[in-house]
Amino acid sequence: MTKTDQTELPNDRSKLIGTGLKIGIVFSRFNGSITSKLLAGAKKTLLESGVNKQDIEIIDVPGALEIPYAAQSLMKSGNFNALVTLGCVIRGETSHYEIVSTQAAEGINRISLDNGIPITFGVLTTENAEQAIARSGGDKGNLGSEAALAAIELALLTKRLLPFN
Ligand code: INI
Repeated sequence: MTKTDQTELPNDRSKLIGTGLKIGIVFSRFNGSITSKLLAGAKKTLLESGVNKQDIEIIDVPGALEIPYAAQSLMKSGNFNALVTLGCVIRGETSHYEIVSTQAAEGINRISLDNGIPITFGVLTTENAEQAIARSGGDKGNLGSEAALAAIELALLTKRLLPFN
């Protein structure tokens, strides 16, 4: 599949009804001018998909490295159908870009698979600030919105495939 094919895959929001789902959001304050836009996009998408405002819990952490721990704590509460993680790691701003981005991704994925709860990855990992701006509500979309939509989709999938969970 080419890159063009992937971006043209149907992403029909009208089929994703999130009413009744409980969604936790963990977002990092590092690069806050970007992550606040990811958060706004995620909240807008959840509400537009029918998730009730009172069923959305938002937790903030200092940086992307803290996201997995906070997500795990939220998950252990047992109150959520899915979690959305939001952050921004910019290569130009850190010498330990690889550590922060890799550990955040690895940690998030591990706790999701280990615990059987969908956790979606709205953590931007970019070469520079321009790329991050473009992907947080600019001309390349909003990764926060995409992560929110993916969380609804996976939560509905889990309900369908594992109804007695
Ligand atoms: N955290 C980020 O979310 N993005 C970054 O780009 C970043 N940089 O540049 O270092 C970053 N570092 C902080 C890290 O996530 C932790 O908060 C910190 O190491 C304290 O544990």
